[in-house]
Amino acid sequence: MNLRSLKPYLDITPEIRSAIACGVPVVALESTILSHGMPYPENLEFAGRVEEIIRAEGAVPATMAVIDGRLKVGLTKEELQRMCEAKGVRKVSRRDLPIVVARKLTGATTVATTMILAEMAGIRVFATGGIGGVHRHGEVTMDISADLQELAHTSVAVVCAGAKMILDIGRTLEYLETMGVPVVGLGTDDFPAFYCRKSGFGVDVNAATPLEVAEICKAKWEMGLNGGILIGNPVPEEYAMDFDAMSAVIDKVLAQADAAGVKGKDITPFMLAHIVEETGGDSLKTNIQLAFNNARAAAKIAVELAKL
Ligand code: PSU
Ligand code: MN
Repeated sequence: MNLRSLKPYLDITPEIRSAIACGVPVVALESTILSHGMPYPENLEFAGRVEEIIRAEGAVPATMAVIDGRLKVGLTKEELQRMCEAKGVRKVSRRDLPIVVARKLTGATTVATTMILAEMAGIRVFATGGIGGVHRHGEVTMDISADLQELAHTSVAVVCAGAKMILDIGRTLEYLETMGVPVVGLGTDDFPAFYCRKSGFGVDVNAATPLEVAEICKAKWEMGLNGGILIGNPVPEEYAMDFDAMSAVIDKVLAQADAAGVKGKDITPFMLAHIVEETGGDSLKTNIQLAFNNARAAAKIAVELAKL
């Protein structure tokens, strides 16, 4: 696919278009974290701040969404507002993309869809909060996020704070191994567990610096090994939550989701909202801080990659 044939679908802001053309580092951002992952108006403040953090590192932010059927790479203030208010905003993963485009609907991009738009636009680095994965009992329900397949095929480096314990982290990592996705720890041997710095599961390599991450990305893609790279960046110590306490909260909220009959793509947003409630807002603070931390790391990786 080239940009010309995507023209009927894709809108890239002039700033991002010229950054990509001139080799200025660009960092992709998703919008489901805004519309379905955080309450309003905290999400709007977060969205502005995260873009500032990326700019402070010398990179250009590119928040993705689908607006009235157009694929958007970079959003205006009004469009960001619309994503954050989330009225009539769908959660759009790979399978939903042709439907919202054909019907000219509005939706927020998940990790999977943000990777798709990033690759279309020529953006290599993406910062998020947590990825989707194999859900607990996924071996029975087959509820496995499309994010994992996207990591298998789409050549974007995704910086995350690991995966939430609402998922089966062990099986999520097994799946990524099968799909050939390198899992890199940024200064850690342990794959992080979103609110907590450690999951008890190892990464494939501990990269000490953003430069080392960029070198792994370069080697993978220059050899023609298509597909993503997952970077686990632990939440800063001062914002990390206690593993045992969070495990108990998550077990409780999973039981609530079960009792309410919540299924499929609604599980993650339900869990996130109820975890915020159960922790008296502490989990939201941690969520915001870990996403800032990922934006900073992603921008540094994008800067190094641009130099290599
Ligand atoms: N994890 C979070 N916050 C989020 C999500 C995951 O901590 O907002 C969102 C991301 O957009 C991710 C999506 O791509 O949920 C995964 O949803 P599903 O499991 O339905 O694929
Ligand atoms: Mn699912």
